Amino acid sequence: MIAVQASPYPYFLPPASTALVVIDMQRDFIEPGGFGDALGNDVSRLAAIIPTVAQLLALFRARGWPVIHTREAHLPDLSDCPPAKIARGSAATRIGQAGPMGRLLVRGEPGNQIVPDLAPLAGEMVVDKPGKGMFWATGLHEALQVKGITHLVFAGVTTEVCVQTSMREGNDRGYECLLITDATESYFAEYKAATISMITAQGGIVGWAAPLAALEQAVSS
Ligand code: C5J
Repeated sequence: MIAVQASPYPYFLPPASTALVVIDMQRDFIEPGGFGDALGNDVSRLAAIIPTVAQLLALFRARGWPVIHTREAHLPDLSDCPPAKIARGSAATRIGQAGPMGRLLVRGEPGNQIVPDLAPLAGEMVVDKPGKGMFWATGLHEALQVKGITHLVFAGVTTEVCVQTSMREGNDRGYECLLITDATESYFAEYKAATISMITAQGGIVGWAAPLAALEQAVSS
């Protein structure tokens, strides 16, 4: 076990049964012209964490620990996208409609790809999820059980939406979840802070949180 100094108390990471999950670091959320931009958000806040996520990926890859990437992605016919999700909000361009990077949040489109600096390597699992949470309608829980994964380390965007939803889903399925605080971001600074507080409150009701430096220090000592 590797003891990571975390909030609300140390997180014990078993190397043989821990996976890194990088949530939705896709162009749709991070680059101008994508879904996040269409909703009126400042996407530069999210782009700023790319180097830290790359460093976290390097840590896992160097040790041969499993890495999972997710993308929020719908089938081209949108049969896996509830009409309510398409209708929500006041964006001029909606899910499934064409933007500068192709159809928003649709599988296979340029905007749906993970940003080049964080591109998945051969052998890394890439999960296309129709919901905010990574377990809904993906079969991921079964795949993780086959691999004997019990602990999940989280990074990605956005902290309070897809990251938090996935952590909560993971927590409910019995995974011990750690959020790397400088490898996640929100369009809203206050929502990121509130999410970290919510996750770690009440003795870690959803899980743990720690900066990347704490994980790096723990694995190197
Ligand atoms: C959102 C996400 N914010 N990946 N998706 O719609 O958090």
